[in-house]
Amino acid sequence: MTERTVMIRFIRSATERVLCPSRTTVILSGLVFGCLWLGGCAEDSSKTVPRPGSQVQRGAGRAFEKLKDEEQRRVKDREAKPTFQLPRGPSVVEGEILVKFKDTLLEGKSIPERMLQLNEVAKRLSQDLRVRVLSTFAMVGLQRLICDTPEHYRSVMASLESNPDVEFAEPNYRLYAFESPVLPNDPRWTDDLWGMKKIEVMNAWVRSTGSEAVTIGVIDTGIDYQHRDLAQNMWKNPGEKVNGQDDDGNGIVDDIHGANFCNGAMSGDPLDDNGHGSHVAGTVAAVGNNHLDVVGANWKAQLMAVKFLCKDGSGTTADAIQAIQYALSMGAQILNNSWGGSGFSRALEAAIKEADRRGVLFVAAAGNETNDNDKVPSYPASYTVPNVIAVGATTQEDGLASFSNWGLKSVQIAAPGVSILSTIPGDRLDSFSGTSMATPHVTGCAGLVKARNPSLQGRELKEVVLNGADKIGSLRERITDGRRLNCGNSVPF
Ligand SMILES: [Ca+2]
Ligand SMILES: [Ca+2]
Ligand SMILES: [Ca+2]
Repeated sequence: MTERTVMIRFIRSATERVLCPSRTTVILSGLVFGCLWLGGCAEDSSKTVPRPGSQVQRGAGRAFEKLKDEEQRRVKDREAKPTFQLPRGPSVVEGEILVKFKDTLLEGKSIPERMLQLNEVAKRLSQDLRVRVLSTFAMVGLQRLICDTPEHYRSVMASLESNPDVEFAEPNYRLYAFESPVLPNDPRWTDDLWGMKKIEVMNAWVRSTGSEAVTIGVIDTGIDYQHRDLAQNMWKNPGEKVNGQDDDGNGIVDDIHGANFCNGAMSGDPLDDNGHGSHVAGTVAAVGNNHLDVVGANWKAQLMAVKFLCKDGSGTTADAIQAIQYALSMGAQILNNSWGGSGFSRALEAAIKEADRRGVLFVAAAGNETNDNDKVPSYPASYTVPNVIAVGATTQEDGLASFSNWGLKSVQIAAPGVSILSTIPGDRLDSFSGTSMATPHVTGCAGLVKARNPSLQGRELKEVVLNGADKIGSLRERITDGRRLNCGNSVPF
């Protein structure tokens, strides 16, 4: 069957804001084969649940007052969060063991004698067990061993523990400096960016605040590349100059910051005429620590503006494919896709498979229809290509947002997506809700992981981001493993 491209538009009531088409009606001529939505701006009806307070019983008398103070201090201590948290569970150096020998073996000996004795033991061990000695701590009576292969670790451990000369054997645990989280000076950080704090991105910033070597394609309504909090992080096509010519020969004239494919256009100007794409871009990488506006998950990055959604927030499958192809050919490593529709297109799937082949991560919004995507798929989020991450939206209380699609199998992670403050055209900021707003939190986090470890490719980035996620009880029946993004936990040391 030939793929057909169907043009879809939103119909908005007159009172609705241009930026927020929350109710959509689809006009179709003929059969529906594909419809692409712009996934932001859903209404969230979930109520704010007050957090358990720190109420202290009241009473009279000095003794009680003192007691009250102490109680308050205790409550305060309980609520105080450490400035830096270790990764969950101890992490170890693979295959390494620290073994302590019994004092009876070494007692009464000088340090050089102990050294000789330990070397002798080591020689025996390396013959009997498949280990090598990395170092000897004569004073403490310890040796640091490494197994020939990690698979021998358990059997070596067991042999050591049953050795009569051995007092104990244990892994070589990793230790970390108790660093303070890195906090930016952007004015809206302190009170307004709850999503960034929820994903503990400040713990990730200790390891990386992003890199100009990471190029992130925002496939959307374009980006206001002149926005004061985005301009510095815009991708710059190294082969193109503003001169009315196609200097790099890619078929598009003056594509400096990206390109525009809306309605079959092939223009070098991806300026955002809707707002959605600029908002998404700001969550990925609004300039950090510049005393201005907000901060993205990445303080710095290269944002490639790839526009295929037109001013009204709609686009076609063919234009989406053109946009993906452009982003891949121009070197984007991660693609943010805060859009979708219900039609399965083999053509679009082929473009995403090509992204996978090139090691590019494809992050996609799960959709805002309160659907179970396991039953009613939403594309591109529901393509089962290994480089795709489908993202649902959560509230400040870590519940699934009322509008968010879910899918125990088909939605792999959730991220903050209600009342998210970010950049919109004209040097402005605004708060939007939607899985469109959750998706760039995940994309941004993948950008930090890539900045920290540039060798990681699409599928590997996906694995690292998913592995660091928090498991949230309320998402257990909705999202694979109940995962909610925890970027501080994902970005590697
Ligand atoms: Ca060009
Ligand atoms: Ca040019
Ligand atoms: Ca800023």
